[in-house]
Amino acid sequence: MQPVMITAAMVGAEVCYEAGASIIHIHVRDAEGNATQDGNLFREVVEGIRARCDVITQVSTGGAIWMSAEERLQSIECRPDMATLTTGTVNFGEGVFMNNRGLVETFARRLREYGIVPEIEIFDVGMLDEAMRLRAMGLITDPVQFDFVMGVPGGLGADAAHLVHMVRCLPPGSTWSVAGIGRHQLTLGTIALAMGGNVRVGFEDNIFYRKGQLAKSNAELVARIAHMAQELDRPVATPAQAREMLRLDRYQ
Ligand code: KMH
Ligand code: ZN
Repeated sequence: MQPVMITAAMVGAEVCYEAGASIIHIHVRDAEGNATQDGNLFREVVEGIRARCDVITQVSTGGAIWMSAEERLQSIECRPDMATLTTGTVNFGEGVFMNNRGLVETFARRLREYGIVPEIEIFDVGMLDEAMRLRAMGLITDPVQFDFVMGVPGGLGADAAHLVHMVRCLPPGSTWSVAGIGRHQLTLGTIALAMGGNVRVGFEDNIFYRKGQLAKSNAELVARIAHMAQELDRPVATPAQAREMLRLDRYQ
């Protein structure tokens, strides 16, 4: 059975590594607790993680919905292993997560130029077609890593049928994970495990362990999905195995 890569979308890093995460998806906050794309803070976090463990560092270029494109791109200046790339615009609750074609191409070019492997964030099915266009243009290279973010109000519904359809559309050799929002995190994560995919968990997407019970930590959510994986005979990938599966050495 293919090892499962577990991504932790969280705040800290080390405890999730010990619980089985091989990728850390990173957002940062300023001293007041506000979301920011401050490049210095990202550098501090990425360097801090690297000093402690070999987990894959993946910074967000999505930032928050009110941020400008240039502001969002500051996160890649610290040269992380990976960065996210959302390939289209989507309603995001009452707001709009704006990613027009010009922005998406600029982001993809910049990541390519820096030798940073993207994870394509799919918040709606049309974003998959747009990713294929970028691939055809040579702006993203195989093997492509996709993350299906399912259950954002206004975006792609948390429906297993959508997932099956999207996985069937992927180019051969692609890797993929599922980030289920809220109560969908556990169910979609388990479906992804059974389908041979990978899973993202953490407070960015869900803060509950079960209905009415807050999770104690990100590590608790990572440990639960790692346990589910083992029950389904999916070994949990080490960061070294995940680096190989994602071909993170492709630009060296
Ligand atoms: N905060 C969302 C608007 C990413 O990290 O690239 C976008 C997001 C995706 O979280
Ligand atoms: Zn994110």
